[in-house]
Amino acid sequence: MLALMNYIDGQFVPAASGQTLEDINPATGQRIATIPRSEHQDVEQAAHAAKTAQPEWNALSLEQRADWLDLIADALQAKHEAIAQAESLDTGKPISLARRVDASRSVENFRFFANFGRQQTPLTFEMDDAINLVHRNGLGVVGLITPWNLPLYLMSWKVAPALLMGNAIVAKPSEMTPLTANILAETLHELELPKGVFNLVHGLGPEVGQAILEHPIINGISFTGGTATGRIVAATAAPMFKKLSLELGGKNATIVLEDADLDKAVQGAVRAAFTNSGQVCLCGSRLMLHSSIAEAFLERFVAEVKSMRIGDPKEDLTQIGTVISMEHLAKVESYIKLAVDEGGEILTGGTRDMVGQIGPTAEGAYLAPTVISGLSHLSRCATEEIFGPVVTVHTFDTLEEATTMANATEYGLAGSIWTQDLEVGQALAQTIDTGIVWINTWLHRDLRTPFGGVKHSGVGREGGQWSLGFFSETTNICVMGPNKNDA
Ligand code: TXE
Repeated sequence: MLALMNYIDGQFVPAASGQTLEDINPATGQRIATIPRSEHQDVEQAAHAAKTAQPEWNALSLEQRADWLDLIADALQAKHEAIAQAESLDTGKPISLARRVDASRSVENFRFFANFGRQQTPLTFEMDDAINLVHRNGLGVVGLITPWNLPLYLMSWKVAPALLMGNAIVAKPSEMTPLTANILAETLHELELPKGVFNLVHGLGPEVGQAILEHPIINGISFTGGTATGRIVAATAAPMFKKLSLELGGKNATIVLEDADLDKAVQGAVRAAFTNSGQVCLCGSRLMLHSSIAEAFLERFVAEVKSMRIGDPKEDLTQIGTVISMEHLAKVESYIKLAVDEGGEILTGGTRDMVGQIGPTAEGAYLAPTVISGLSHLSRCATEEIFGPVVTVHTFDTLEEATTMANATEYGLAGSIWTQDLEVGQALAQTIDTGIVWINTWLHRDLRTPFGGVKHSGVGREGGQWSLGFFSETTNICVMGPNKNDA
């Protein structure tokens, strides 16, 4: 069993208290590793190391820091398979998904921000008699707090732009999925990234996470996680005037219009609903069908869901592994029970019947992909974030009705619309209160575009310029001289 350490000031160290927590494989219930149960003292050390290291890091040119990101991308690429294996072990996600999405995207995040950094040009505003020079400096020390669903993918999404813009980092991965953050720390250590620029502290949210939020040296927080935790993050950090980026939950609609290409829409809706067992904040967990095609669509959709291969995450052919933990499974199952109590009909799934039959063991947090119809779009199952392999189905007759239904939740992160009429699709997209809408596709990401949600799905945007903006302090120097062109 692995005994993971914190990474502080260029050294792997245990928690100051000496205490540890266990990391469990959700597919077997077995212990994989212990992690330090860090607290205030550990954050104190990490924050001071970061503060000491930051000026020198910030003094490098953007090009030099971009070169660092490329080195990191190369080194992670060389560990692609190890990262995928670790992510699958920690999360219970299928190894094929961990390879295709988690490991690949983690490399891509560093590569993208390296290239994007090099493309930046100085921002100036000329006046008749002066010139304004806009400078972007690192914020200083930033706290990065990430969840368990896409562990290294989401951590690298923050670490890469934070490093690029000259910040030093105190990062905390989810206590449930610490393995790949440790691989990242090992990689940075091997590359001899200047000590203190990247610090990693493991442990529980209300302990070490809260200490990061409260630490006065840490002046920016980028958080991805649940909306309830996001509220705590905002309440703690806002009165300290920390810069905040919150990427929170979603309850996204997949809207299928009557003219949609049904084959493509079915494939897209299945992917949107069940990728990573529905544990992606962008997942389409509400399926909204035009009543004229609802029956035909559902027949194909349910058949497709039934054919998905549930099984051991280690197997190459597995499409659905486990959810993150037995506790989370109990939460998801409680929503399925609620759906039945509220008069819903389970069209497929809702059970753990496959356990013991096709490889998965009873100790694993397996749940069949579940499709529920017959619920009001205002029911709890259709408005609260379940974050599991569960989709509810609703029908509408007019576009106005589709909009009303899609907007009937406190979340507003993403959604997809399936139609052959792109004008209608785009007009409908603009009526939906979300940060991102895909038309005839889902999770088709261009890393230059703004990513983030409205309503209770978050505050701020990350991606491309938005990440560079968040992870920097923008200042303006207005120069008036004998010859403004000398400036
Ligand atoms: O997430 P948490 P949880 C949703 C999903 C899920 C629910 C709860 O609906 O069922 O959130 O999941 C750290 N101060 N999403 O409880 O707690 C925590 O240690 C500072 C959506 O697992 O939000 C972890 O590192 N940090 C989401 C991180 O916050 C704290 C992905 C996220 O965990 C903290 C995950 C505190 N007081 C869950 N308390 C998405 N948007 O993708 C916890 N943390």
